[in-house]
Amino acid sequence: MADMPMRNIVILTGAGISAESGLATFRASDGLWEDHRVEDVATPEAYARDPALVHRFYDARRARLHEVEPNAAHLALARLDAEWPGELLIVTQNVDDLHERAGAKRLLHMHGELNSGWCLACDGRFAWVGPMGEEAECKVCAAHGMVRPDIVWFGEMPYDMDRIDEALMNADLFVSIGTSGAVYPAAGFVQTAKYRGAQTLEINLEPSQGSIFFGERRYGPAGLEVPKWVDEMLAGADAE
Ligand code: BJW
Repeated sequence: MADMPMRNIVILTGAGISAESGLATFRASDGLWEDHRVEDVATPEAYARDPALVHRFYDARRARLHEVEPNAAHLALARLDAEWPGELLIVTQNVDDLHERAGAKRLLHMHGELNSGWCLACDGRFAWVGPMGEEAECKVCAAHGMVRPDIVWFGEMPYDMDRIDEALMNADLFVSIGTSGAVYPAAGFVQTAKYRGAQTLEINLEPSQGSIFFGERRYGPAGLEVPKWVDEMLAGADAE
């Protein structure tokens, strides 16, 4: 991997990095929730049509966070974050909190967070613990029934796109971990980074939809492959 000096790393993570912690991915055979595809519950239209159903989906997933722990892949990325001497940004599509619980600091949640609420009355965003349901009270303006999960649904703009674009423009290495490459704009990051001259690496259980765009591909469970890759990166950094 390291045949040129690398300072700036952008790491994109998806549901596959949390699979070994016990969280279901979206597009595997166990990815259906109460027989609904994520595309049927993660849209503003689905929320307008049946808010109770969408709240049930997110309340169940928020509750599940208390039953799971970061795995070896989250811990390895947190170690890389702490020890890597150059720029580094972990961009996660995941709405779980396993990266931060592992200790990662240079982290963005581009699709929002389960532990956050968004008030449609005052536009406030705030930490949320426990079930939200339809009648939740806004912690900023106290309006009732206007709080939705602070999650980026299909058709909505992901968070922090300017910061992500800037990091991709300056990246020497782009690494994609545990994502199917089915959802844009994240699925296009590899091409942006490559166009700017970055090396590219995919770590996944199997080739993703965008695997052909990656210069290097490593296939296996993230809990094994990510710690191995992080060890190599940090050994290379020490040697420089
Ligand atoms: C392991 C493993 C192990 C398993 N170890 N690996 C037509 C063409 C192109 C684009 C569009 C289009 N029509 C509409 C669009 C845009 C749309 C889109 O991409 N749709 C596609 C379905 C085609 N995108 C949007 O609407 C986005 N917004 C947008 O585009 O705004 C406009 C814009 C314009 C210009 C610039 C920027 C923006 C918003 C997307 C919001 C996605 N939201 C969701 C749900 C909300 C969050 C939640 O509830 O959790 O986010 S969808 C769902 O998919 C979730 C995920 O973050 C996202 C990606 O899934 P991910 O993480 O890749 O999971 P899986 O299950 O798909 O894959 C897991 C992988 O792990 C697999 O490959 C396994 O093999 C692997 N794996 N175990 C390693 N142990």
